[in-house]
Amino acid sequence: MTQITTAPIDGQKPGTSGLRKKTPVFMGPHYLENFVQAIFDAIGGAAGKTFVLGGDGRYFNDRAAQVILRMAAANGAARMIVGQGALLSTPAASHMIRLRRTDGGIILSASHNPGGPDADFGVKFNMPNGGPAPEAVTGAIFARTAEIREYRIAESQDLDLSRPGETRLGGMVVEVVDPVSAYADLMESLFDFNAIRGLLQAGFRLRMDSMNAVTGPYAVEILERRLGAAPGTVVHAVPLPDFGGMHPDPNPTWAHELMAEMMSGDGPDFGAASDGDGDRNMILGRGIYVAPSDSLAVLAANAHLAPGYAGGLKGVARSMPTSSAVDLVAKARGIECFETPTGWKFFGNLMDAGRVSLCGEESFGTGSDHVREKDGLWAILMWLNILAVRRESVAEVMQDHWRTYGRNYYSRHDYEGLPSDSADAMMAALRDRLTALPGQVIEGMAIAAADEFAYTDPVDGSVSAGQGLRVVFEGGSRLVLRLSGTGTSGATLRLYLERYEPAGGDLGLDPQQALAPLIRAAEELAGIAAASGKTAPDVIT
Ligand code: VG1
Ligand code: CO
Repeated sequence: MTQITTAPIDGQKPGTSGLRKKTPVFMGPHYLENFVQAIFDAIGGAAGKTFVLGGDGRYFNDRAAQVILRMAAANGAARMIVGQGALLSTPAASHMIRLRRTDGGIILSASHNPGGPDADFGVKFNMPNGGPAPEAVTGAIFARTAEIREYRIAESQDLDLSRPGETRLGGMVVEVVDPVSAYADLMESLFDFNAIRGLLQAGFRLRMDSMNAVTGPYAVEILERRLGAAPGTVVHAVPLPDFGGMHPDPNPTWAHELMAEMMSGDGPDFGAASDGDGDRNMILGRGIYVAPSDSLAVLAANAHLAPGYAGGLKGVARSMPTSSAVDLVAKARGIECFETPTGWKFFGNLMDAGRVSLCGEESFGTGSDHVREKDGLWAILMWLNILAVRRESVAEVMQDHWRTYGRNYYSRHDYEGLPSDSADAMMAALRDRLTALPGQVIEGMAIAAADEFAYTDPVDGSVSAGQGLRVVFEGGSRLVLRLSGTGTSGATLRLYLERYEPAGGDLGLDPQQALAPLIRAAEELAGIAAASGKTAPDVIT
């Protein structure tokens, strides 16, 4: 065991989902080591504890895993449960943490950010409940990075993580496990695999794009082996260190190959994609894209069709910028609906307290209390289970939903790579104007309310302030602006737009058209073009 003298490194502050930096930064001297030691220190040490370790397979995943194992051993951990090849999807890691009743886990991923020597890397700590560390813990980790003077690491050769089994590293057991099977079993316990098999046998065609990221092996096992989808249903199924150059963010822009196939006219009946670490999902039908906020609402309205949810939902929760489509379902069902800040860490308390069973975010994240992370394949299987029972197309399910609840036209516009100074200044200027906005009329729409979202956790009373600027118009349309907490260079502005159209109204508009007055209002209010130097967003979802 070696004590290494180190010094604090600036900027090791976890964001929306762990610490994300450019890969070369993470590979720099002491960078990973300082952060990992800070995690162990912040949770009261690693001695005698058991942790789960795995990642999405991106560049440096394998090296980082070896370093973390040596550090865990030197810090006195009793056991590390490692996904074979140091792979674990984020939801599978969450499940493993819970299943084995461990003290938490370290997940190596920058999620939907690109991977490679010049792209992004990330490290996240999850709690014994399987969920991302809450702000109190990430705050303690960050505080520790600012005062760290030494870290502990064992001297050892690399461990062979390529085969399941147990080895020792000093006094610590290293247990290499199949990353897929326990997770696949969990899925099989929640959904009616027989019904889905029947749907596929009846000629229903499926396409899954794993984007060369971690869900490949999971999707092949579940969709092709256990459910009998045709071999080759899963494309880009092998996790690659640079995701084969793909940007593993499942949205219409980055999953454009899948989009093209699904919109081609004679495409498959159902298409889906997931992100780098497997917690996001995009759902498509033939000729139709399902907006993530709508997907959450449809899942809430139909969850009882899946065996794992047959008893109904305890309640639902969504992040604040997510559309209120799910609120309408909750209201109709008489169940509670919570509005939380962006990031899955805010759902954990609600799930642990038994208040909600289904959660979602507009950013292609949906999940339930089966784990404490969002879960891409779970959402895909839930959709397939619903379609297998209803025997309707995705488009028919969406039409029916809108005719029942009305349609929340929704879009997110991302402006990427802005100079941080101008993005901060733009947000500050709008923040200063918020109190004066109610009563003003913009683009013919009267402003009813404007504020900066702050959240008081109903379970533990903790307060999270500064969670996005919102401007709400008479009739319920709204704009939300916030800066991303997952980027690694400059600032990304996210503009969220929502307009509600009641069930009897025009339900078939193009969302960008339906939202055009709101898009103009956002420009008038915030001056995005001037602050960003861009005349159009980089990504529209
Ligand atoms: C983004 C999304 C947020 C999501 C987070 C982590 O955060 O907006 O909804 O929870 O990514 O997802 P931000 O701060 O960049 O808006 V993942 O799949 O990247 O772990
Ligand atoms: Co992700």
